[in-house]
Amino acid sequence: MTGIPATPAAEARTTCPYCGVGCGVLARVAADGEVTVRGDPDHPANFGRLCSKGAALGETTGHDGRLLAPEIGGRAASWNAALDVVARRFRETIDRHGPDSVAFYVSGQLLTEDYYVANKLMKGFIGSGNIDTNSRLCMASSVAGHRRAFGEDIVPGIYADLEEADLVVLTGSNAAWCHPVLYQRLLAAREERGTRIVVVDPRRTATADECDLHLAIEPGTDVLLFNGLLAHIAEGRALDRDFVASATSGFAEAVAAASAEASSPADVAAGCGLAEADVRLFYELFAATERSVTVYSQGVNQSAHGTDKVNAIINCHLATGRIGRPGMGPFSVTGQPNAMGGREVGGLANQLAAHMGFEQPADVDRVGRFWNAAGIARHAGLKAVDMFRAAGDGRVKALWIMGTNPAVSMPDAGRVRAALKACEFVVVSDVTRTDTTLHADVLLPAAAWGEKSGTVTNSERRLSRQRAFLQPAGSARADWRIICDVARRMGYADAFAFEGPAAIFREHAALSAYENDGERLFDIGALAGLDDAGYERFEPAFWPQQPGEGAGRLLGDGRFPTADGRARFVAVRQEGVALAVDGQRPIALNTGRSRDQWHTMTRTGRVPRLMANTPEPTLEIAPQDARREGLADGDLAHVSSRYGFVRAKVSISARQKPGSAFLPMHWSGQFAANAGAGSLATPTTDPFSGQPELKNVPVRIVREPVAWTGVLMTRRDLRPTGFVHWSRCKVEGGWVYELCGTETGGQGILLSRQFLNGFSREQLVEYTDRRGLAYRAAAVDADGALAEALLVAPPGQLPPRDWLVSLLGSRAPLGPADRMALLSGRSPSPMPARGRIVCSCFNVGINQIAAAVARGRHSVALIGEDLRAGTNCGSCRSEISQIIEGTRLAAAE
Ligand SMILES: Nc1nc2c(c(=O)[nH]1)N[C@H]1C(S)=C(S)[C@@H](COP(=O)(O)OP(=O)(O)OC[C@H]3O[C@@H](n4cnc5c(=O)[nH]c(N)nc54)[C@H](O)[C@@H]3O)O[C@H]1N2
Ligand SMILES: Nc1nc2c(c(=O)[nH]1)N[C@H]1C(S)=C(S)[C@@H](COP(=O)(O)OP(=O)(O)OC[C@H]3O[C@@H](n4cnc5c(=O)[nH]c(N)nc54)[C@H](O)[C@@H]3O)O[C@H]1N2
Ligand code: SF4
Ligand SMILES: [Mo]
Repeated sequence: MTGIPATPAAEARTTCPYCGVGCGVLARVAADGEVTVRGDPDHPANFGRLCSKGAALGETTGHDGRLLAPEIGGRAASWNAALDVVARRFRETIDRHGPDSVAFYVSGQLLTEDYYVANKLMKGFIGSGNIDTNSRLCMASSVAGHRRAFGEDIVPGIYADLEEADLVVLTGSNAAWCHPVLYQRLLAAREERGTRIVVVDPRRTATADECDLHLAIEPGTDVLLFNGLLAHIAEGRALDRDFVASATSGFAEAVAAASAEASSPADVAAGCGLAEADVRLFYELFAATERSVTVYSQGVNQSAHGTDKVNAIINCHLATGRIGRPGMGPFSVTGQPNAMGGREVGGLANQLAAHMGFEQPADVDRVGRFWNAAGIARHAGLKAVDMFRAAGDGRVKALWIMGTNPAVSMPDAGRVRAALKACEFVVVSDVTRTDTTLHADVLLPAAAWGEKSGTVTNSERRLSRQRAFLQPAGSARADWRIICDVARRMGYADAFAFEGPAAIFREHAALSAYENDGERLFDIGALAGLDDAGYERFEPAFWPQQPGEGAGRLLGDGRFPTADGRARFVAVRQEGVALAVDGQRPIALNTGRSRDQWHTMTRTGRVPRLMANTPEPTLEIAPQDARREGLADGDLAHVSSRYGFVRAKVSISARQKPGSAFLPMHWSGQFAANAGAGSLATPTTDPFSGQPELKNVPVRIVREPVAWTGVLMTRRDLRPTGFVHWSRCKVEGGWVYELCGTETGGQGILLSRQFLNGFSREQLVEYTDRRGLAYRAAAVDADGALAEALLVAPPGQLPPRDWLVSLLGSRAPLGPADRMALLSGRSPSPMPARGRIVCSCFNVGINQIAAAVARGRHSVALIGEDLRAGTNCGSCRSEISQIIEGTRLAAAE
């Protein structure tokens, strides 16, 4: 992939734009524009490591698929024209219908500086609270839980705590795939100190593969599990009576609520669907291990009672006094690269800025004075789910979406798409075309990673720089600049006169310290004086940052940022939280992440080696449930909830708890016909945080009858229409499309007319069987290299394709023997078939690993020695052990 270097030669020090671990990346642009990356050995988040996604960043910087110019109503326009229209329409709408008739929906992937000005414009100058962020779908329950317990949204711990703990409980976190570098740090520490790892997750995940105890709880029963733990602690020696007495309030009420429903491990085991012995073991381990960290993520947050789950966990840490000390604490890990930065600038509709809120009039007044914004919003705005409802029913008439793809990622996504259609004026800032940009009245091309500069804050509250090392694609511009340009045109020139991100950062830092005598722990006032050169050189640093401080851990001194300085226990109950499955929709659908994909795949979906591990959307289902529905591996499933339906291929897996199924969240209309998990998800939200339940929706799963299947290999970037199901996968040199349908007979020829058109007779070879059930065709370009191939057959009868796919990548003219062999799908010269890629760092396939096992290489380490697989980021290690296991079992049979 190529890009144009901003400044040639030197290696740029920047930060990975994917997960909240916030790894440092060194990026280099070669003279021919090729970008290569490596982990920054000096960055304190990763010390040189990168996961598969980070390691493939260089392959995402090409201009393929990028938005290069603004568009108004689908037509290319100048920046001036586009910015004028946006400013004018927002201004007119506000004048006519008031400030609450407009809204921004932004993202934890914006840089702090982008986020700060977006929030300042909406809350300070437009005067509405209507700015919310995709972090509502991600961190809102943790924020609400922290505020209930600590009085401020504080993550007390740091990454080193995972290395210094003796017990790490991962609850609702698949860190092996989602926070891979942090997880590898934990595994490395375990080698040294024998850390125990407990995983609480209904699925057997890659994370669960490595643990000492896996508690496969019934979905949604975490409160009961942790209430039981609190009751257990309250009765035993782990209770820190001094800490509870001196530093907390509400202990008795919380314990009473917990004991009422979880008085014994037997009660908990029954309610959570666990073995009593396992529950006891967990409780005893926790009670006996002072250095305990509870890491939690979306299995906790994305729940209709996520805030209660968060407080159930924090209660146990407060009862044991294990908070903010080395190797101890509750640890909510952030998902997006700048989820934490978004919390600092107050990007959620119910926050203000710099950890201030709307509850205290003094806060609103203070921020208003600092911004010199007399018209500042005085009340919270619409939270994401409500915001899109309001866009749908006409209350919100102008909506600006930045750096997020709600048409795919919001729950009840069908309704969100309808709302985008209904809304009078929709602006979208993105780097590429997405399902959301389809609805944009004005489309603004944003500068992407590598082209923009600013700061991000990772899960451990560490600020790091992202630095530009490429020229923006086309006329793309940095988000902060686009926002400031619109603000100026709306009449707020003085408040948005920033010349660059450094100036915005200084103001953000100054606000955090403004009239802050220590009551707000988020204080980076020491950085308010950074000059441009200092900002350019800025080294990763924790907040708070007051002169002489910046040590990392917080809340370890027993004082909390509440009015009385005490932490609060919160009495929470599992009771009454029912699983809503019924006879009509008997399966609880869980959704989440795959190892190598990032969200809606707008960047990772264009990297062949990241597509190779999970090339198509698959629904994982337990063997018992599959049997009941008559589903076999590779079948097409029709999955329906109250809100919509999707189709995906079936993958039967004993890792799935009976009664539940798992669908990755990643596939959008850009990559498949209809496989978006958001279409199924419920818009039910947590009452405290407004975060939607994305981990549990009742669905019905049935087999979709299919008469033929096809595979199209092409250099072209197509979106097929008219198929029951299709999905596509990026490969070197083009795309591979999986197609299927219900028509019987003759389909191949029809498809061939649709796809392999424009080739002469000399370029095309084809074969069809007499009954018209099987069809194969291939076309070569003017140089005689494979340009397109189509294979159609009844389900399960497609010929092999690996060789054809490799020809698409090689672009080499074919010799006569190769041309003869095209329709067989088999290379005339023997070609080792790698099979599905397992290790995406070194492109090692399942067949190569199986062959090594057959040679007697029976451990992950030996496989690594032979093939290098698993030796870089480590994310595929658990899959390699499964393959070893499977191959040995098969050999033994
Ligand atoms: N590869 C990859 N990594 C990513 C991302 C990505 O898109 N791809 N996205 C990033 C972002 S923004 C985020 S927020 C994080 C998310 O990181 P994680 O939260 O680790 O990822 P998820 O897969 O969403 O969900 C975690 C687990 O919660 C489990 N779960 C479901 N229901 C329950 C329940 O009731 N109780 C418990 N205890 N567990 C349950 C699921 O089975 C799942 O394994 O990942 C970040 N990292
Ligand atoms: N069913 C289900 N749904 C979920 C989840 C789940 O677990 N299950 N998880 C939820 C969570 S935790 C999250 S965080 C969300 C994520 O959901 P989204 O935020 O919708 O997903 P992304 O694909 O990351 O969208 C980011 C968009 O920003 C664009 N972009 C990239 N760089 C830039 C830039 O510099 N500037 C601008 N303006 N745009 C840029 C990308 O092309 C992309 O379109 O999904 C949520 N939805
Ligand atoms: S763990 Fe991977 S995705 Fe996350 S920041 Fe590090 S390299 Fe990026
Ligand atoms: Mo997230």
